[in-house]
Amino acid sequence: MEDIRLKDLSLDSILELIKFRNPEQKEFHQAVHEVMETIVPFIKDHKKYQNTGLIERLIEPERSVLFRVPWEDDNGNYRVNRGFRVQFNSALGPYKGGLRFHPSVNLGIVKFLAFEQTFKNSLTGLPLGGGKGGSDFNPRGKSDAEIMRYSQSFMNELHRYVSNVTDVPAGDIGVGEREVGYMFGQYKRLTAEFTGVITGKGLAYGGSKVRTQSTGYGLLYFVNAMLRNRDESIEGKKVVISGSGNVAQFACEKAIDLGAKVVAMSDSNGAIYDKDGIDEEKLEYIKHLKNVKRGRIKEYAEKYNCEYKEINPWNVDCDVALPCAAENEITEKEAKQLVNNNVICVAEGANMPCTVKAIKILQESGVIYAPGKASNAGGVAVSGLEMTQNANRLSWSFNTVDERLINIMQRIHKKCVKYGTNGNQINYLKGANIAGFIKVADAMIAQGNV
Ligand code: NDP
Ligand code: 2IT
Repeated sequence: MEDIRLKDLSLDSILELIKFRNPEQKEFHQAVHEVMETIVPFIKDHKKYQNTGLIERLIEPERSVLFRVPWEDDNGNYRVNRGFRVQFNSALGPYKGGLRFHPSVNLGIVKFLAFEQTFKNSLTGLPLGGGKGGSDFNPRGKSDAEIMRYSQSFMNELHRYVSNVTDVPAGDIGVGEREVGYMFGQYKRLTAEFTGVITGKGLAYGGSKVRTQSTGYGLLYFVNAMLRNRDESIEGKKVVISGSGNVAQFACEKAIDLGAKVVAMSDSNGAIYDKDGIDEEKLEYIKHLKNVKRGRIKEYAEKYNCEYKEINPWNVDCDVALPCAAENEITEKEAKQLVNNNVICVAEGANMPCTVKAIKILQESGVIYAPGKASNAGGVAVSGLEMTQNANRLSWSFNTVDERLINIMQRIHKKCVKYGTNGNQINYLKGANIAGFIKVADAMIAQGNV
């Protein structure tokens, strides 16, 4: 058999290698494809990145941990789920990235998320490496006691691989302040240390102000920067948001705050369409419905007497579309629907919600498209600020953190413009990938073949 190695620096060879090494991890293949499609031509023009085995190292995680998570449900049954932590790249700092609890979680999903996270964290300008983790545990319908036992059991194993200076997890789908609190408590008990090992903590015990809001707010700060760059503004724009969880709720809040009209939101069962717009009071109802009652978005339609359909929210007339739920929710079909409905801007709150083909359709139709690694980086950026506050035993005010978040999102926008401008068009995907890559690649080269 031939040696397993990257034959040359073409996209085809890169994809061949990762498909050979990681068969069936289709989301990971997709993420590598999406990044490398813009990096390969850049490397061709920059010799420095050509001869170091750099790309081979960049597409292979430094470490992947898989573990059994045993737990007991409320009926006394012994149950088992799988836990994952992929520590993808530590060139820029300790591994950093969220934990996802969802039945769809597998190694390929965690790897795609950790790979994307590496470039996203680079874009924030903060000293953060890239990692991601999670479990195929389904939090839906579980009691609070079950969630606590599960989170504790998950940390019983995870604590061996994380610390405030090696790897700092946070939330993602299915993991919010409640789960972070249980995991933090268990880590503290296991290690007898009170350190910032995880971010997204409650404000009473080391959490940062604005962390809860940061991904959604940051998304809108980024959208505003993109629109302003075209002498437009978000004010008065009709906005459609998918999801109704953490990112979607605070994207909606900031959109309303900036004078936009949000007409649709969704969950994994269906979407509501409220032609009058979701106002602050209605949004409070959604927060209560989702965060406290853990109900379905359908109940909003019943309460406010509006349209509800068991489909995604994309086939409506809108100016701005913000996918804030899950990967691959916008395929070719939905991208065409959005274009036909005259969308001018699509910005990703979720990670990889648009397929490679969907992105091409949007870009070729002149839609301004922002990839998640740029537009949803506000969440991890404020996590980075939480780490700084914890390390210095400080707690900054809401305004201080919010201003830093605004600055970080504006700086990310500038980097996308710097590396993505082509004539009078800005390719935000290209800009984000190249800007994210340069910093990671330079640090890797400086640190040698490790
Ligand atoms: P939440 O668990 O708070 O909310 C997830 C929302 O998405 C829910 O409304 C959920 O519906 C919906 N959803 C989940 N899976 C699917 C699916 N397969 N199809 C349709 N809808 C689905 O998670 P977050 O808001 O934190 O995360 C949303 C996205 O944002 C993810 O892609 C995440 O990786 C990304 N992200 C999150 C950050 C954060 O700080 N939290 C930071 C950056 C990105 P239901 O209730 O029916 O399951
Ligand atoms: O996808 C993401 O950037 C997150 N889920 C947040 C990660 C973090 O460490 O705050």
